Order: sequence, then C-alpha cells, then structure tokens
Amino acid sequence: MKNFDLIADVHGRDDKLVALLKEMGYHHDGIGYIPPAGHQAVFLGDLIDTKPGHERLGGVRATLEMVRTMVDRGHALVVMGNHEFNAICYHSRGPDGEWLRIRGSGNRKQHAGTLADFPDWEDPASEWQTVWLPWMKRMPFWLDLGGLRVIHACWHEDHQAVVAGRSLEDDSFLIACASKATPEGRAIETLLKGVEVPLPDPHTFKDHTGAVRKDFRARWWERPDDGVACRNLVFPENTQIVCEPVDPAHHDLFRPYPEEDVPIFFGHYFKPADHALGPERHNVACLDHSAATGGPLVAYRWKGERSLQPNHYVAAP
Ligand SMILES: [Mn+2]
Repeated sequence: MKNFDLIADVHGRDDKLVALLKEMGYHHDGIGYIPPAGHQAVFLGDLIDTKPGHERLGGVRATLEMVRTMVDRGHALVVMGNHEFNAICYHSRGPDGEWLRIRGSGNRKQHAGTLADFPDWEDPASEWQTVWLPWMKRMPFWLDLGGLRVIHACWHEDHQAVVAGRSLEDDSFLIACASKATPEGRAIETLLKGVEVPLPDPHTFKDHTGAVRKDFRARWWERPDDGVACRNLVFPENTQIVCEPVDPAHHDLFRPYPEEDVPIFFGHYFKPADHALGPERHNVACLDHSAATGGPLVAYRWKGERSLQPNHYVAAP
C-alpha cells in the first residue's frame, strides 16, 4: 500500500512548503520535488491567495508550479479548495455577461496576493489565463483513495452525488455551481466551505474581522442530538459561542461521520497557530493550522492506519 503525505492549505507560502517537503525527506531533482520511495503527496486545496498582511511576492506562482510539477510526474494529487473555486468564478462570466464572483473590494482583496504574481492576468493570452485557470478547473472536488478520503472542507455524500463526475471545464456546470440557488451551488458551498449552523435566538458572535455573525462553523462530523451545546459543536473552539443546544430543526445540517469509516482528511478551518498537532477524532483530521498567517504548515503521513496517530504529524514553522 502507498503512503500518503497529506498537506493542507498552503496559501502561497512556498517557503513553508519547501521546508515541510525537506523535513519529510523529499528531494529536488532539478525539475521538481520527489517523495521518498513509496510515498505520494496529497494537497487538500487552497494553494493560492496569500492572506492580507502575510503577502509573499512570487509565493503563489512558486506554489502552483511546485505542486503542478509534482502532480504531472505522479508524485502528488490535489483537490480543489474554496479559494481555487472562487478564483475560477472571479475570472469567468455568466450568461448575462457579469462576473460569476463579484469584483467588490472584499473579493478583490482576498485574491490580490495571487494576481500580484501574474501582473498580465487580464490578458487572455497570459499564463494565468491559459495555464493556471484551466489547471484549477480540472482539479477534482474530493478523492476517495480506498483507505482514506480527502476533501477541502466537508465529506457530504448527498452533495457529492450532485456534482460527481462533473468538471468546472464545463461552462454550464460552472455557471450552475456559482449560484447559491442551485443544487450544484449548494453542493459546492458545503463541500468546499463546510457547514454553518444558526445559533439559537437571539445569540450572535463576532468573527475575527469584528463582523457580527449568527451562524457558526460546525463540527459537521459530530452528532448534535441529546442537547449537545453549540459551544461543543463549533470548529475550531470558540468560547463566544453559547452553551445552549442547537435547534433540532438544524440537526440535519450535520453529517455525522461513522466511527468505523476510513479516515477523512480536510483543511479549510484555520485552527489556531498554537493548536496541538492531533486528529479531531480517531478517523477525522483537519490539517489547516493557519500556515497562511502565523501558523505552521502541517502534514499527516498516512501509512495505512484506520486510527490516526499523533506521531504521524509533521510541521514546518
Ligand atoms: Mn484555506
């Protein structure tokens, strides 16, 4: 059986990626990085878009080139993150001629660290438009590798059934995915951005930007029954969240992940930089430790186990 080295959200931090690959015994042969014998890397999405305040000129381009070279040579696999999906929409128009992702200040800011690496991105003949957008469109939404599963945010078989076998290279499918009013759009929203659950009235909380929010990012793999408090169902931990139970009307937003299923790996959730390295449950692991800001880039080295081991984690500061 193959050993998989799972790597979460790089967000253009090629410096951390190089350090992590070296730490795991990968070597550069003049073309790209080669894993140790019997290993393959698996990227969990969000290769692009540095975070404001953590820009690194050239980092997104270097990350894309490094990962693409590994994928092309059979040394890595990759799944799509919400940032790749958002970027594809940002650069694609709908039937009405409007951009599929509004080019407002927030969306522009989120994507600026990527576009800074491709100054001619508006030119249809540019590398950005002819190489990277088509490559990102071909990324699968998830991988079922037999002994393990990977997806950017949430394993949800009903939503997966809606988009299975489809590719964003198909313009009409892309347009359907870009709308929150379609089954395809709702599927992508959940698979790539996770599950958000409303707090009981009248509770709210402030997110890291200071915006007041009513919906919290949930530990979608848990069972919310029997009065489990919202605070025990938020991910990552957040003591602003009330200790009241979730309204039973929202229980079906959760997708309890069976204890006996093979391990599921995802990224996306920005666990705090000082979060201990370890799985959420014996077969559930989020590997995003905020490498995009102050945290380490983390890998899990899977060697066939059904129960995840804390000593299989590797981190690059
Ligand atoms: Mn991310």
